[in-house]
Amino acid sequence: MILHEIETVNREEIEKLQLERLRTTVERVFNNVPFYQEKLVERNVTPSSIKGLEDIAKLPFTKKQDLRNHYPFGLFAVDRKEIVRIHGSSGTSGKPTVVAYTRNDIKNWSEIIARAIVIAGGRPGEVLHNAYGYGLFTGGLGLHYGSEILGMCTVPISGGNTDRQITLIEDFEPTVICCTPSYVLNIAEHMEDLGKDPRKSSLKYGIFGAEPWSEEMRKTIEEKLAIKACDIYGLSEVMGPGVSVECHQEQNGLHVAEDHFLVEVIDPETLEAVPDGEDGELVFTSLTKEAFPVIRYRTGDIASINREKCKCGRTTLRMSRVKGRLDDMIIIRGVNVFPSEIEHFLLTVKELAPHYQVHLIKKGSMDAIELNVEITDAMYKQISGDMNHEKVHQLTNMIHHIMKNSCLVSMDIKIHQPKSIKRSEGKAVRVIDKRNTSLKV
Ligand code: DLL
Repeated sequence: MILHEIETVNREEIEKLQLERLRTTVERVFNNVPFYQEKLVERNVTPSSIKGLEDIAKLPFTKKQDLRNHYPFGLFAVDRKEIVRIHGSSGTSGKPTVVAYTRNDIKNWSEIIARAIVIAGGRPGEVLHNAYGYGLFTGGLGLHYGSEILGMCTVPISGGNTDRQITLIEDFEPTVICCTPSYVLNIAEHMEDLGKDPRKSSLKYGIFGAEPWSEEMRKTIEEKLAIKACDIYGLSEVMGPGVSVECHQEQNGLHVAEDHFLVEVIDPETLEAVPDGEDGELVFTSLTKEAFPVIRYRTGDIASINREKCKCGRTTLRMSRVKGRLDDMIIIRGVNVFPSEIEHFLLTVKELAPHYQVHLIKKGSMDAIELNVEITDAMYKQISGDMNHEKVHQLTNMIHHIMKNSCLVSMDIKIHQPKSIKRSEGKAVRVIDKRNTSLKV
């Protein structure tokens, strides 16, 4: 196993390094970013106020809205001439949030990704099939540069054109595939449609992220493709992919690249830290970024952290898989549900294909969930294509029951024939709000 030395140092050493780098970062934003300078002055905080890591609590939070307010370049900490790359968030509405990198930022990011690929099972000399989208989205180019400096032969296929993806997987024999978890299922399904067995490909490891996915989804992917599927997390505002990644040995929490990012978990209401092991909102402070340092960036992502040493030998702090984003959380009659929780239970039903969509609807004046699912080809054959078959009714009742018991919400279940739910080529759209109202559930 290749271990980077920073991954196995003791907690004291890593925290010492983090403190040094935190001070430098605070100094950098204090001197170069008027937005932060103003906020720090308001709080009577100077770079020298940072004496220990706990002093991070003195620093202001940063939110996505702050990036929007300073669109496009207002939060950058270096001269425009030093910026060698721009990326943007995959923002769903309006203008993207823009982030920037110096040459040194790209070097660090590439090294972080190279480490992440190793952690997830990739090795120099092998082929990596990169089906994350190339462009403003950080997935494609982020993985690409890391894979190259690791010494992997990198196939920059990007997302989409699924038939060609399959041809190249066959011809180039990659051992690693990188894309969203929903897209790899789409690829596997296409392979089956072409009469090819996805389990027989050269692939051994998958590095999947950019969207929430569940443990059951992991099992489904691993089973369908005979690979190990690891979770990779990140966001453009903090850097892009690689902020954390699961080790292929344990697949039990994502190792945070702690020499570059300081993580906190807070209660989104009180903004106080929550104890290790408890779910809260992830907050990141970048420790080495030059062009676009972020202080206490509120991600809106819900997860917990664990500081115990991993059985793989790494001492870096691990975060749990992300349950979902605060703004994707569905609240129905006081009960909170994340789409990934629905997914987790849905995928235990063997008659269903691993594709689904949650529609938020109105039933009278009440908000409700319509859960759209799809039966497998095998089940479709069994009922001879008759979607009114008694077995479909039984299945509807069964899923209703499972959801009611596990997610505590009574949902309308809509069962569709195979291939009716739109397949993803990047980030899957799991929730569609069909309530036609500005009211937030
Ligand atoms: O999605 C970066 C990325 C690319 C991560 C490739 C992993 C692989 P953004 O487009 O800025 O960046 O979206 C960031 O996506 O705040 C999370 O809500 C979600 N997200 C990213 N990774 C995961 C994951 C990229 N592994 C937003 N699990 C984040 C759950 C994820 N959600």
